[in-house]
Amino acid sequence: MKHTLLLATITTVIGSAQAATLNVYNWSDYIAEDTLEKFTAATGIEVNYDVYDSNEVLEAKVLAGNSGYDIVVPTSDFLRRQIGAGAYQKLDKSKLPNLKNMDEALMAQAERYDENNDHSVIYLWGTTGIGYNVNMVQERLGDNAPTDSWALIFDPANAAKLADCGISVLDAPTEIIPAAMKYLGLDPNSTDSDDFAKAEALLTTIQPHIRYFHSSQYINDLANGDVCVSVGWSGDIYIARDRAAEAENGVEISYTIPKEGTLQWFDMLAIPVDAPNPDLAHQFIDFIMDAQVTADITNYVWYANANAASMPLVDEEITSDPTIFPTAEVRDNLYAATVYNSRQDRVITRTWTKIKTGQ
Ligand code: SPD
Repeated sequence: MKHTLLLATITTVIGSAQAATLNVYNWSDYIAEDTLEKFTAATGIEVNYDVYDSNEVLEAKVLAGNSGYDIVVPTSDFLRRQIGAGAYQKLDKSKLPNLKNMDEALMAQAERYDENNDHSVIYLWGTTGIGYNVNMVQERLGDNAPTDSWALIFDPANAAKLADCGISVLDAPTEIIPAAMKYLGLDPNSTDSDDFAKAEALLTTIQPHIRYFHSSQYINDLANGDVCVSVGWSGDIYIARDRAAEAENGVEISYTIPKEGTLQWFDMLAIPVDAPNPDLAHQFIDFIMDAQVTADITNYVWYANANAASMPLVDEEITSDPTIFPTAEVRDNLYAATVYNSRQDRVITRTWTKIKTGQ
């Protein structure tokens, strides 16, 4: 009897030790240095933390099932498609008291992809734009370099002049093809095959001038002066700027939202339907929605958040920067991501392979 009790106690202890590990799969360079430590200190829950740099990689894992992750962070257009495939569980909002901190207008925007925000909460948001090395671009294109325009790289004459110092482009077809459409004056949300063909033709023309397509390598490369222009994500460019400043290497980096308009995206915290520890996942989401926790993340990664209560705690240098928190005028020029169906997705994948390989 005593033995049975002891065994039961040991099993419970082991069981709870196992249950107290949360598995998180997030974008690289996308959390403050001490967020996980603070979460563990506050809750006793240990965290396994893995990273990715592409929605396509995350999607393959989530749709295959049994990913082992309790928290993932898809961008809202990918989330929409994955919700349709039954990949996420509904949030138990009674376990998320910090939802009261969220900005209602931004959460309403995110509802476009997740009705009633049933499965997700905004983690961070941003824009896709142009990061550039101020001196290297000025040396090649002069004082009137169109750094505020997609023309900086989509005009083949400019791309050719910048090729030697290095252009990198996100390996993100659902963002770059619409950006090319926008530059051409087409609807970036178009799914018309003629428009895909026009974007493909433009991107194929500049492809020989592009050093690489990758979605995370550019942070260090920009910071070190190994590339001079990166089509990248807002906060990542600021991280590159910080790294250059820390290295005191004389590299000056700037970020612009192209005047023609660009994508505004939302990265969403969500719990896979087969998450091993949904209760811990809810505790993590609520922890992230704490005003100070979210402010610390934004202050570290320079991405905008959607937590209204955190705003007074975010550095003014960030809240007042219109390339991070765009003005109403700039916001009017941003577009939302298209949710492509599987047929359109296949066209995009084929088109992208042709562009990248230059065929
Ligand atoms: N280094 C973090 C990058 C996060 C970018 N998420 C972007 C999704 C855009 N669709």
